[in-house]
Amino acid sequence: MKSKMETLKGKNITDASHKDLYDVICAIVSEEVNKGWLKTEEHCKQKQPKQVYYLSMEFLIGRLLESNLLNVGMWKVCNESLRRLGFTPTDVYKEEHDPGLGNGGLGRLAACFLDSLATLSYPGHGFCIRYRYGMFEQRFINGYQTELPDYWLKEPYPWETRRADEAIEVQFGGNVTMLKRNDGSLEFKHENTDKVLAVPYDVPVVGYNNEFVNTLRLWSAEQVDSASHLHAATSNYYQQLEHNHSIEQISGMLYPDDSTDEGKRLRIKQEYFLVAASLKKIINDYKAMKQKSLIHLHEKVVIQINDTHPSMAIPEMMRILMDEEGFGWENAWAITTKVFAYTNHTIMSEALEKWPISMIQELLPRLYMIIDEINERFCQGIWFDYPELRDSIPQMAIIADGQIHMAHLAIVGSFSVNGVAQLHTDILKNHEMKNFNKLYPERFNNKTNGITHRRWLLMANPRLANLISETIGTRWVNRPRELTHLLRYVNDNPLLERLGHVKEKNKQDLARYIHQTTGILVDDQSIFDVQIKRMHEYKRQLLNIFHVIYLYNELKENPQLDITPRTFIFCAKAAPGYYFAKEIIKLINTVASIVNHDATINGKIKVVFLENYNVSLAEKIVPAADVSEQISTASKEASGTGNMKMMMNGALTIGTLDGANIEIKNLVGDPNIFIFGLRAEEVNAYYQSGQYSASDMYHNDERITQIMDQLRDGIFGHHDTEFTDIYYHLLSTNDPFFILKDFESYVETHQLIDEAYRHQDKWLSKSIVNIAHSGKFSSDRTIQEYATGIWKLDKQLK
Ligand code: 26Y
Repeated sequence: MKSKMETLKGKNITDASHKDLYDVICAIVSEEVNKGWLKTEEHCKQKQPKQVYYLSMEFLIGRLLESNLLNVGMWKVCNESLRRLGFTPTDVYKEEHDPGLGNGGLGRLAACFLDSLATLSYPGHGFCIRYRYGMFEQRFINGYQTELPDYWLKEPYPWETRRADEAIEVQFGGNVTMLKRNDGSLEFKHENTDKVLAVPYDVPVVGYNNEFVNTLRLWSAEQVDSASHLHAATSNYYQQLEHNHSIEQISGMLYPDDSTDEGKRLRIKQEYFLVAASLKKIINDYKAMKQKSLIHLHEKVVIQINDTHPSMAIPEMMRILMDEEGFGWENAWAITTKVFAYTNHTIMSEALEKWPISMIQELLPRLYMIIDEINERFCQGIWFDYPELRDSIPQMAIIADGQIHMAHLAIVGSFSVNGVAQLHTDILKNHEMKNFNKLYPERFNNKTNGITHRRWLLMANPRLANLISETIGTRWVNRPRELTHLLRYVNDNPLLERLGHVKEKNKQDLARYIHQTTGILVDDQSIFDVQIKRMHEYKRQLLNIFHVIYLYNELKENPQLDITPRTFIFCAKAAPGYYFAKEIIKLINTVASIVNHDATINGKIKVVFLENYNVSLAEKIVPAADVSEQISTASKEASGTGNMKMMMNGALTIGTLDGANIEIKNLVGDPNIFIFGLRAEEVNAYYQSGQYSASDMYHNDERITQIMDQLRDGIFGHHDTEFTDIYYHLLSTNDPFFILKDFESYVETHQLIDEAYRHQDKWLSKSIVNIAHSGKFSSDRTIQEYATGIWKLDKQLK
């Protein structure tokens, strides 16, 4: 490090700043990483194994220096050297700007998957967009969310390599003319298009301790060449691609919205840009292998599309095969449907992508023709071959009501359709996509999500990781299922005591961070009750804050009330245009400022809403959580992955029977999890029958009446009407997420938690059971299932 500092920076290490150290360590690690990168590439060139290409509009990779250090085996040495030199390692690591190339769960999942792929020595690539502005930075001003741009590339990003020589041209708009060839076949000429250059930036994805390095390729949109620059200067072209989007805007910013499809036109361009550039690269690579014909593409290539966002890859593949490679429809379709696999992440209809026909026709005229043909053939196929489904054609069509239903396109064009937790897959098969399941039962399958235990346990919680290794050895690091060996220690008092000590230390660290960043002093002996995820009505942060208000009301009534002190910790970004979500943020902040400043409750409860949730902040909070809030309306949360992260770090879950919570419960057993609320079938039955009345709930439960009236009349007696909207919204929409309905069982279940936490030995043994079973939720397991069940990949042995 010392000599690198001298040669690279011309500085003595004693004079180095944190940034100097960061740069130098990156350079040292990169040398190591690059060796593996080259080796892996050479290996794949020679062996030509089948590869998976993971197409995703989001990759929330988090900071890379620490995880790369860990994976190349230099982490401990580096930490020690830094300490010896008098530096705090975390001060150096936090010099890295956390790349926010994703919204939430879907983007983080993609990042965990790449980590596991490389670690299991499966050859694969991620493809995404190099957004110049990632997820917005969230600040609270007067309790309201404000959004600041996240210009993460201000400093050069040390992990990317620009590969201008591999740039690819992508075309938009223009017009298509049909010509008849001499042999009678049709030729489609696509002319007068707007051209954009997709320039790749490659980021290495480093496997753990195996010298296997895959690639995450990020596409950046640029001018085609200097010639069109000239043209640009005269025609204003480079400011106006068309419809006021400049070329640079295509990779300008991530859509900060994980539920609705606003700003459609630019989003379509982004999706097509990713898809067109990636497919070209995939086909180029295949051809470089000197394969026989593209007919055999599926033997070397499988493309996983992460939700419908990259599903235009299906018609784009058809376009390439027919217009550029000369295949007829039947053969092109046969190739295409053997290559694509689709993962669904939501059943919420507002998050299912649908594009207006006119928009696709105008932006991607040739693709529209192909989608239209896919739709025609699909509908005709049902009509003739599945007469029993004829009545369902309007619901199943790819094009209907003037819109293109991307989920339908994705199902029809893929050989595999998977959900992300068992319940979610069951709902897809039996409800949401029932008819498709009748048509293609062999396509539907479940792949329960996972998280990389290397980042989320080994790296984020070294105290716990060390304790585990001292107890059961280190084999769990490569075989996370072996965490179950901890089950032998559920009644081992010395271990429980040490576990308690680890949690205590982690909580002290977080308490210090909270104090430094917010000025709030929290009791590090209190229960750390954590809800960290996107702000959404279905995730029910409102139910959580209702419980807080209830406790506060109780404490005001009786300051001597014997409750276990609690710190409620929230993190959540709301989509900038999601009014109600933003109201809930303001409410939580308002409750926090009242509760935290009220001396009469003796600091028994505190509420902390930390700004700007991102991967790095999660790494600080997760190790310190006692209670993990997973309280979505049953049936709405496809899987959840925060639930897995906190369980792995010894938190106990309070949750509904939703998403992967069910699988957590099945593993740890009822005594080790706190389940409450309506079940998915009950929720559905209420939707069907219309028998639920929010107004009855409001009138019949005094606690709810009090809280709702406080919202209506100005919270806690102050005369402001800030939250009347919440009051009216809940009643006028009849509380579609059953917040009022589940309130009672939620409060009761929290009372059980309060009681259970008093018996630390028992609590800690529940905690051990959770950690012990968390190995199933390693993304290594998930990736193994994808690799054998869907992708049919071979592990590359050294
Ligand atoms: C269409 C566009 C606006 C859009 C953009 C992002 C729609 C959805 C999203 C993101 C969805 C998402 O993050 N879903 C989450 O995926 C996780 C990984 O599978 C699940 O654990 C989680 O339950 C689900 O909400």
